[in-house]
Amino acid sequence: MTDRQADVAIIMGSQSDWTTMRHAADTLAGLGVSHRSLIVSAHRTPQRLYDFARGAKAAGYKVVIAGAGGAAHLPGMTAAMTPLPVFGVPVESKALSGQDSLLSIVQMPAGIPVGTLAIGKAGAINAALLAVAVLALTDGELAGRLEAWRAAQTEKVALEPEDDA
Ligand code: RP5
Repeated sequence: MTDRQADVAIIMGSQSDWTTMRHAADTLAGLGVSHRSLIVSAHRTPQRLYDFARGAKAAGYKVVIAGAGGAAHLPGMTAAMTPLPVFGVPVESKALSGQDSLLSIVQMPAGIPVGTLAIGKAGAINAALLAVAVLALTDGELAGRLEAWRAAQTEKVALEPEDDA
């Protein structure tokens, strides 16, 4: 599963996380960044997690985006087993609206960082944009695409609000 295929790995704890994590995939696709999405559960598929994290760098990935909800150990465990930068996305949980996910991911002990984003869709999109920013440090064309993406976003913001927008 860690054959060379993409610059960014998007991993998630469950199929149910895809509704959120697909926004990271869509954002990367929109900026022309190669990525692969995988279900890797820290709790249900621990061997898959181990194999993925240990092999991620050798497989050619440069950044990992990890989304999980509830007792969300996936980003932290992944970060513990790979030198690659790991961005964590707290998926909104039913019981606690993602606050459990957020606190599980953000409170890493010193020494093993996870760059933690906002809960839900915004976090997934921003994780992708951060991954792009990292890749753009060594890819001038990608840096240009990211700059254009941000300029287009700015262009879309009206100066004055409309009643029925
Ligand atoms: C976590 O448990 C997953 O990341 C998911 O957000 C949550 C619920 O998983 P399912 O019960 O929907 O598979 O491991």
